[in-house]
Amino acid sequence: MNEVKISKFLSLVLRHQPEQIGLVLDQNGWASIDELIALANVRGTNLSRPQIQSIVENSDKQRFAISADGMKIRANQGHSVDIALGLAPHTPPEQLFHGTATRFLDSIREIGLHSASRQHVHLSSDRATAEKVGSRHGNPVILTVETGQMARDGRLFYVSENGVWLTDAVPAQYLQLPDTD
Ligand code: HQG
Repeated sequence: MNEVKISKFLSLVLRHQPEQIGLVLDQNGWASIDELIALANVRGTNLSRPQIQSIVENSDKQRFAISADGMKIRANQGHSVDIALGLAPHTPPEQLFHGTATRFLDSIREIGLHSASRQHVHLSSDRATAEKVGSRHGNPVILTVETGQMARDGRLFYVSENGVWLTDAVPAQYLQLPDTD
């Protein structure tokens, strides 16, 4: 299996459906690497420790982390399963960006950004990343989020190990949206 396929497989079982292969994540999202390899191999997904190591090290977005003792692996963000990443709140910059698709704008204007199936709304500190994230869903549009004001209003922000800003939800009043008519 090539690295992209393995990376997608790891995203599936470490973020969304560990039960597909009978894997158990602990409360902080960690899985035993030996168990992951054994369970995947039983189901015909051939994985090896060096392959996993290489993906963790080379993944363009640093999606995964290996524990300090080398025994466990977890996804750095993007979970739909209910785990606690154990991240400490961080004060965000004055503004961050969210990339979405134009077809979502009407709904976002009404109810703001929600986390959909994931645990958090994902925000980035640069427009280029936001544009890439948005284009996964269609015609991309970049929204500016008044994160400084949100923080002053008591909302919490976290930064994942791979530098993605996370928050529970963004009410519409904190969004700069393009005009539509
Ligand atoms: C949209 C990737 C309608 C939201 C990326 C987004 C990211 C609404 C979609 C990470 C809405 C959810 C996350 C509302 C939000 N009405 N649509 N009220 N509120 N939405 O995939 O942010 O490659 O769950 O704008 O790089 O696109 O997986 O979130 O378009 O960091 O590592 O609902 O996934 O990382 O889509 O992407 P997603 P996202 P990975």
